[in-house]
Amino acid sequence: VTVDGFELRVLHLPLVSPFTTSFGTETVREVIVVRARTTDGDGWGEIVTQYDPLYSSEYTHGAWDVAQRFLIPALLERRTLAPDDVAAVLEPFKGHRMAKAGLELAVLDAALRRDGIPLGAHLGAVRDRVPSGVSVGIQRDPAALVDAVHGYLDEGYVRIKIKIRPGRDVDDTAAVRDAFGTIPLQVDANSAYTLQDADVLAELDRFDLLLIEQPLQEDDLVDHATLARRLRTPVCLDESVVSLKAARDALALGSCRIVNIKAGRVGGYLEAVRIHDLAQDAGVPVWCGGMLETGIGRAANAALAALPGFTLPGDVSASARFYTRDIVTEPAVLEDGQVRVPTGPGLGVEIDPVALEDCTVERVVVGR
Ligand code: OSB
Ligand code: MG
Repeated sequence: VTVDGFELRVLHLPLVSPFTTSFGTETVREVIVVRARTTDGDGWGEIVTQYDPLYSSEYTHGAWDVAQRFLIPALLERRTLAPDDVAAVLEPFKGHRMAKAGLELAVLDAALRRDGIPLGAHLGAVRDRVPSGVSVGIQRDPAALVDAVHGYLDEGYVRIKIKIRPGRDVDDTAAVRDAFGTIPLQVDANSAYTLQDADVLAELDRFDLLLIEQPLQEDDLVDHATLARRLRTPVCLDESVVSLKAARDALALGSCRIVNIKAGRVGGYLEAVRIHDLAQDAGVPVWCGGMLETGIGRAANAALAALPGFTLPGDVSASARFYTRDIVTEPAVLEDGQVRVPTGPGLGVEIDPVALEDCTVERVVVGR
């Protein structure tokens, strides 16, 4: 496509309820929406950074700055580029993978809309719906957690993930197991532990969890391998898998047996597919993670999660799990525990211009 410019918007979307992880509590989702303006029409993307750099080093206003100052000028310099070129043009700039992913998605969407190809078909989707899991934040106490999980099970979610942190791990997990029996259940620590906590983490083995996600730090590939040998529960990595290379290293070291794939974290949907392919060749199950996406990222995640190697339910939940009002006209809904993969060209969803405008708090155009 030939790109004339990019419009960036910072959005504030109120959450239906506070979302608490080991690293903090969020009540309003701050996120960046990208619109690529091309000679063949617009394409949309989403930069999934959060307000503060607590999940990873990226954060919204860092992405806002690097995109305008370095990434977009490099893309506009080329002006005519294929979606496959975006990562290569941005490669000299270190890190900032969520920012790169959002720009790449906007270019990809513009190109696919022009060609009439759905994103799922382009990425290699083999399903028209994907099973929907839900990520449940840390609640006031284990009883409140049981209530929250009960609500999601009633809605039909097929897999529950609970957030844990030191002091809110064994008892929370036990409460959910006791209340609901053998439901598909997993936990996510968001790097809140160290190898010294191995004994506590080993206590989780008795709950027959699908996996434990990212117990240690992002750069702890060797410690994760050590921990993985001590646990019966499979270790799954999220934060640590920042690229195809990191995925290859993690598998070679035995740091994990399962991989959470998030396009933002790895620099784009195209890199996400490469990690899927690697894992599939290695016989390693993957699942699609989430970053509280708007309808843009949620549509793209459903497409990605429909690839054949995504054999575990992802954090691909309905829009209503987080938002009362989305910025697309047909937000993702739960149907029999599944979310539909959009079938229209590109992302297959249309932006609701009024909703978009209403939640925009900053807007800038780079180029024209
Ligand atoms: O670790 O998977 C995570 C949300 C924000 C940052 C990190 C994570 C999460 C979630 C929610 O767990 C996933 C979702 O449903 O979008
Ligand atoms: Mg995670």
